[in-house]
Amino acid sequence: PQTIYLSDYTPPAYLVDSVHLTFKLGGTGTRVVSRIAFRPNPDATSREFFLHGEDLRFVSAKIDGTPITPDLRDDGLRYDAPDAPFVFEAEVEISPATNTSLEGLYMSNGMYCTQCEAEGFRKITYYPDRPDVMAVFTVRIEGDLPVLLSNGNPTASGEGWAEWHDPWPKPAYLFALVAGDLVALSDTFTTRSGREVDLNIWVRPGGDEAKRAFGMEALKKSMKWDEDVYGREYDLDLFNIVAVDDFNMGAMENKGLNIFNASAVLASPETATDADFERIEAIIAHEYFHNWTGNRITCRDWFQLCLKEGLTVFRDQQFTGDMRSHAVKRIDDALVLRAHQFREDNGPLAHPVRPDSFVEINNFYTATVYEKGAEVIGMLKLLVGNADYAKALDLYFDRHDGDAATIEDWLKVFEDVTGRDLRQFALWYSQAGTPRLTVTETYEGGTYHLHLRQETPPTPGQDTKEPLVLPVAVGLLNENGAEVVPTTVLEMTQSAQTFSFEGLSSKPTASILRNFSAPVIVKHDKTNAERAFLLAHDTDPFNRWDAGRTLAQDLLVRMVREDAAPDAAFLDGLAAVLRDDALDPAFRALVLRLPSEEDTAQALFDAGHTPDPSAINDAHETLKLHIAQHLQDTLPRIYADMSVDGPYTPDAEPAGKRALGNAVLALISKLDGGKAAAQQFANADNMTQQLGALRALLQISKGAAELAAFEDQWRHDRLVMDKWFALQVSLAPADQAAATAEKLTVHPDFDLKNPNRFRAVFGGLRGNTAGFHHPSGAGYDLLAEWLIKLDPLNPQTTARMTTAFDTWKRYDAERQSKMRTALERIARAKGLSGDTNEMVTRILG
Ligand code: HT7
Ligand code: ZN
Repeated sequence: PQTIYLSDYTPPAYLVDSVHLTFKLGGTGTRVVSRIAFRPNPDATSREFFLHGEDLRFVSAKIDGTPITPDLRDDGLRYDAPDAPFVFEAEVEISPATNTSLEGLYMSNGMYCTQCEAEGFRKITYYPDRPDVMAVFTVRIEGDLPVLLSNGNPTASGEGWAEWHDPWPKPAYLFALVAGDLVALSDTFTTRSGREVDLNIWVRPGGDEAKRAFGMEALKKSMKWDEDVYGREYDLDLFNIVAVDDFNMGAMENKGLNIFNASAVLASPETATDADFERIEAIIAHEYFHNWTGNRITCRDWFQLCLKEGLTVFRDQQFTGDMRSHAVKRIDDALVLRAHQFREDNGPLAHPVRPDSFVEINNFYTATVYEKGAEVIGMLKLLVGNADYAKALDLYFDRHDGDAATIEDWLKVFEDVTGRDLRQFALWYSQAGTPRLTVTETYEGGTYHLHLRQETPPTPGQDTKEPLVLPVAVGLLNENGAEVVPTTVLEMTQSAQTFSFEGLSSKPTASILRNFSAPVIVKHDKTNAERAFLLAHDTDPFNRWDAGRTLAQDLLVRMVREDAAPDAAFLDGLAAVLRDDALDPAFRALVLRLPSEEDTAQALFDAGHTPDPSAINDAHETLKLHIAQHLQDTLPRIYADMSVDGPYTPDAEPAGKRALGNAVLALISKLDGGKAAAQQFANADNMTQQLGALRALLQISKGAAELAAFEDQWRHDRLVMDKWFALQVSLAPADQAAATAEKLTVHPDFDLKNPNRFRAVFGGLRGNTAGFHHPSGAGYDLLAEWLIKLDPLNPQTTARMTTAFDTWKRYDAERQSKMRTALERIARAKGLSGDTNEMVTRILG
């Protein structure tokens, strides 16, 4: 396997002016005829003419009309090409029907579709498949199918053929083609300059038609928001979205033809939860926002992936905050970051937001590139202020429209607008690891001193770390909870720094890192009383929630370590928030949500202890029971208050009520043996309440009848059935988790080739912390066995799922040895893909 280094970047030898592609579709034999106008790149350092190509059957090639015999290799084609403009033509044959990798051109339930990011276009035809080669594409599709789609605008069509032209130069990874028997929900959007854009959401006929309306509204909201907030208007006459069943990720931003995992676009009240609706709205926005941040301005090379992904995640987070609640969204985002990115940073897979080397780029679509990449932009915005952020973005769009840009280009616009030197800030892109921010405080003579120390632990390949620029948002509260110093952003640039606040009549309580102003771990030795005070009074909703979270986490650690009993500071604080009807129910639901068992394992490990997943599971169950008993008198009242009148809508307000209702129901079920949950299950007219009730029942080891009824009701709906598969594995008692997953692999609806179904079962297994880490090792063995089966079919999804093992060094010797054995077994599998091999090698360290 070849390692690719950022420092080795060289410009392409040839540039492409235009590409003409003709597809003659056939399941096991699709002919692709290409005509590509090349010209030497004046900035190139070499004249080697190399075109990527993988799994292609070469038929013929010509240069300027003369047949040539190129040098064919496993990874592409080489030829001594002219040092002047020329037209290259080729014909190849590919086999979409047998392409299970879901990369390149493949078939999903009779539909042809493509996935080209990052390097899938080379499985379609010979091409310089790198993002800094941008070209105008014209596409002709010939096939006996009713709907034939590609990027850009349609130019001509007839019986069995269609032609498309995309006027915007684009890299090959944004190419798309879809062909099949499809039906559209159509609408229009009028841009702010008065152009009418046709919008379509396409599905296969036969069941999904009623699930498209929400996605269409989300698309229109996204288009409007990008005009209002970023001044970005859509630039084609048509925007198509297609829902596909077999897809490796959430969705793909191909120019004018977004392709979506069906789960990321289709929703109805009966089949999708409130969380699904919110996720769909965010993914539609994300892919739409890529039209500017990714498509109009793309990445020079794949090391710059965070340029488009970090910024687009940041934009979709802003959008969701604007559409719903900023406080709740910030908490949700911090939960995701801590669960996935901090985990990545603390283990063998740690890498910088902009990695400096990779073997397989598919393995770098990570929480670090995406979510930490977004956090870095949030910090930049906080440091320069909203007005300069807006100016810098305007300059970025003006200066780089049509470019394949770099992080240096991105930072330069901020330097030019603000006059700041961002060299130290740029370390956020190159230095891996989560900084620890240690806080101590002193108070004397009316002056309060905040002593901050930052330290980033070593990560693989980076033993020493530099201090980073940390925006630390701080507020100070007096003993009545009133703000004596409102939120102030301290700019920390050194390893240790003291910030002082004068003129205070008594020692204040500090609220540090408000709104989670930097992606760091705060170490602040506060008493439980101080935390409870912040849970009750902090005027910053994020820190108010975080105070409760820290109380819960400390308590869980003490319960595991010392068999401690839940203390009043936590239980009373929780009760007060829960009973406070002035607070948003969605916020109260978040306060009620305990840290995950995975969080507790990490917290124990951070404190120098070896986590025991069974003991953690016991502590969590005990704490839930204590909470239920402590709140016994309040729960029925709140549950009743959370009922929503009128027809279901997925809006934030009723969704918040349902979230709190379900959280309370889970607690009530600990006390009433599942009576209320069974009733909610029977009466539910929406998936949020049906699933919430089923979850509450399974959590108390009841619900067998409901699980069977759910299967009967929903066996025709694969997206709902994914929930059915996932739920029973993730909530199975620890000693039955692997057996439950194994039983489901012989269910007639289990389909190894469908990533959603595979993730439902095996994502459910890894999500069942005590079950996956059961001392028998059955969870590890089963996952290894199925990853070995999946790898030859779908290396991308296999490689991603190996991350279930990335915490192996945290555990006791026996578990370590079992996990290591599982990893080594995968590593030894015959013909293991490069994707999976890279991941397993890095995890083993
Ligand atoms: N830009 C896309 C990333 C992506 C992807 C999507 C679907 C299947 C395979 C993929 N590989 C990379 C999705 C996004 O971030 O918007
Ligand atoms: Zn993206």
